Amino acid sequence: MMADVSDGNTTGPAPVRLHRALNGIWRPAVAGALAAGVAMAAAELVAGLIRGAPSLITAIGSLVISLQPPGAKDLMIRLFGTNDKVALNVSVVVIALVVAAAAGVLAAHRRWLGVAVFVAFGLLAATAALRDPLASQALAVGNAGVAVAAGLVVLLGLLRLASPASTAGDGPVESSAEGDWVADLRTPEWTRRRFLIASAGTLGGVIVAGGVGRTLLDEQHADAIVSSTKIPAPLLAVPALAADQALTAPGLTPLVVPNADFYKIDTALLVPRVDPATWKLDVTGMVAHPLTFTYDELLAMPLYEQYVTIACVSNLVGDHLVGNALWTGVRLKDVLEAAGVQPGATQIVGRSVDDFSVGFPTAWAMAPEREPMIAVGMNREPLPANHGFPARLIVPGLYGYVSATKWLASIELTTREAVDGYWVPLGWAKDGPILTQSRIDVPTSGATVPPGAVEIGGVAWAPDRGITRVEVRIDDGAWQAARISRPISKATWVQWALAWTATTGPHSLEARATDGTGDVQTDQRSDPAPDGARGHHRISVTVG
Ligand SMILES: Nc1nc2c(c(=O)[nH]1)N[C@H]1C(S)=C(S)[C@@H](COP(=O)(O)O)O[C@H]1N2
Ligand SMILES: [Mo]
Repeated sequence: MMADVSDGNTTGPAPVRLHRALNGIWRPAVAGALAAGVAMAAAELVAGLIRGAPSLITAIGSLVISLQPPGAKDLMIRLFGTNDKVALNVSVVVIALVVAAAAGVLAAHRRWLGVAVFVAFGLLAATAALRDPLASQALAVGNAGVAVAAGLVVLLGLLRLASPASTAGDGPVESSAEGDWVADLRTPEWTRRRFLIASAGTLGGVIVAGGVGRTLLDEQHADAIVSSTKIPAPLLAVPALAADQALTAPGLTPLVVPNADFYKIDTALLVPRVDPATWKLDVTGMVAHPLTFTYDELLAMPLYEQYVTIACVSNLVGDHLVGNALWTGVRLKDVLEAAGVQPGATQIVGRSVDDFSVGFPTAWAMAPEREPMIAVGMNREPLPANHGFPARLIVPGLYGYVSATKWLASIELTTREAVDGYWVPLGWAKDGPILTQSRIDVPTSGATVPPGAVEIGGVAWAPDRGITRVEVRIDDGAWQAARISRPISKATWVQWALAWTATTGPHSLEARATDGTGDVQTDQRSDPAPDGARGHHRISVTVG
């Protein structure tokens, strides 16, 4: 085969023959490998963009798994640790690149041989993809076709540039293809450069298309895991909301915020994708019986559901880092009782799969008036990936940064002194009870509204003391009591509304709430750091 690359032209001194041989090998090899790269990247991109179009790399990987002899999987795991899925994908790509490089070298002499290798790979990929139960058959075959077509265009294009004959029409170089080894040695710089530029450009395209395709596929995959997950019904389902529990003024924030609109705050650069099949929750530390739950074991516990309003400590007065949802999950008290909390364990630390942590007093969690939970469902759907799938903590009354660990991995019982949660050393308060707040949603700040009847409205929260009263004043006049929705519980916010007969001109609107202990929301402004923003929400509107 090596003899073949010199194309029968074995004349000339040894270094020249070597140079020519290398030229005859590395360029076609690069062309072949890049063509395979393009084929795979194109197919990944199609799979990422079109739901039901399978990833060919993953499909071939699954085929390999299903064909591999017993014992091979153990070897994989030993070689690559727990990253065997990534390793499998990487192996498929590397093997494809090596085979394609060889195909490129073959194709430099017998175009049809290279074409045949690519078509054979395409047939293999199509066969593998057709086995994917989630893939559409037409898209499986179609995507293999796209891959082969894209690969062949690049293979043939780069091979043309790779061969000295590519400069066809260029007299002196043409003669080099005829076997003039001296001319061949002088293969003009620009021919080589043209090949290099085309190769580099192709490589860039492969990286971008492949990267985008993989990212999109990853997202699809996470969505698929969550949506194929079913959480059992709670033992005690909360009743549907009564008519007086929600107000319906236009523009008012809904009492229960849909998952897709719910605020999202975390330190994760990429949302952790947790596989519920391998996920575990450890209950450790100062307990009589350390426990470990699989996802199924957690779901087999008696499930409970409740509405809880959660809020972010960094929320500015009037801002939107707060939301109310119906959470389904296991009572934290049940889990702690099963583990047997040791006396002196004054703190509960919740850690996530990505090493975020919170800490809150055990006494807060155990108090009879509240029901902290390990939530698995949000608004009767499995927790969305963004909000902590497969499980998170929800602790009524505490800001998220000290309580609401998403992608929960462990619960440790310890002392209050022993551990600080993630944000505490960064300057945020160790204790994070949610402050009483109210927000004006309509009219919006800076809006112009017509004179006459205007409905002012918003939300107010003081979990888990509850809200008993919301008042509004216009232009620093007397405080007027707003109507409030009948509270679902002390752990949730309320909606409020007030009818106003607006007169032409500029006006200021201001709201304040009173919590279940009778405390009136302070008008003394404070920054969010270290323990939450204080002050009244006050907006300006123009009537006219
Ligand atoms: N793993 C993890 N959990 C986390 C956080 C985080 O950064 N990482 N942020 C917390 C903060 S500061 C808040 S306010 C809430 C927000 O929850 P949400 O994104 O579901 O609204 O999650 C909490 N849980
Ligand atoms: Mo937060």
